[in-house]
Amino acid sequence: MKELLDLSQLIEQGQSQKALTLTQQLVNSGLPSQTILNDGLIAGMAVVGEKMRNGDMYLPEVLQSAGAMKASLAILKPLLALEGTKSRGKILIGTVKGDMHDIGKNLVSIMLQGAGFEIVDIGCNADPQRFVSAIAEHAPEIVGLSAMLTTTMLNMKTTIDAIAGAGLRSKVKIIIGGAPVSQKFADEIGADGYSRDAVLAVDKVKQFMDRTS
Ligand code: B12
Repeated sequence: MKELLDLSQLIEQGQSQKALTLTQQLVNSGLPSQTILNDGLIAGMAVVGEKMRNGDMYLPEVLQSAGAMKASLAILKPLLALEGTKSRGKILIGTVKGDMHDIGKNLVSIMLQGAGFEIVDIGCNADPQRFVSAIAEHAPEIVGLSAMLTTTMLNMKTTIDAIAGAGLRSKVKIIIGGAPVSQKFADEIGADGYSRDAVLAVDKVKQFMDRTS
């Protein structure tokens, strides 16, 4: 359907307003929101992911696409819930204590949402206890920790230790990300995985879910 292809291209180009208008038009025309999500928004974001991976698209453009996707997704979200769309899994994500950087975390969240996962975002500067109580409340399958400072990356370990201390460690897989962290660091602090960007984060989370299902 031409309009769905148009929508995916508007997402790719980061044209929020036009994408929003077209999404609303498609909803009004009676097209199932799941089709609009899959063949419009996710299709567009998949191209963005591919281009980002190949170095054909850079951060400012990626953020624009992410913004366009987020805006259109807001229209579809309540409809998807009504249609009983099954989420691929629940992911709780936050930036650890002392750290106010949230752009990367937000991008990871949007990409995961775009791939069909339900996101519980507890924001930035989230202390270990906040993670623990949010895990107890929302029962996610996966927890994502973000840190951008060499000082705050140490709080990832404190957070994992607190999750373990609360007896919740075996209930979740933990994935970490952020500029100063690495696979080696993830291994050292007892995380289950690491991903260097939002595209690879989606791949990693899908692998986790395949293993747990
Ligand atoms: C924007 C920015 C800020 C903004 C943040 C705004 C916001 N709302 O996020 C502001 C101005 C607030 C800020 C403040 C500070 N900043 Co600052 N900031 C940056 C900057 C320029 C860009 C970060 C960014 O958004 N990148 C874009 C995103 C998309 O990339 P990303 O965050 O890396 O995320 C990707 C991956 O890391 C990964 N990822 C991220 N999180 C997660 C989570 C999971 C689960 C997974 C799987 C993957 C994943 O996927 C993301 C998408 O692909 C960086 C420099 C840089 N180039 O990184 C410095 C930088 C991170 N900041 C730095 C510093 C020092 C500070 C301050 C201490 C400055 C000061 N003296 O006040 C304060 C600290 C405030 C605090 N307590 O947090 C240093 C850190 C140095 C260090 N090694 O510790 C950097 C590296 C700049 C530098 N070269 O000195 N900063």
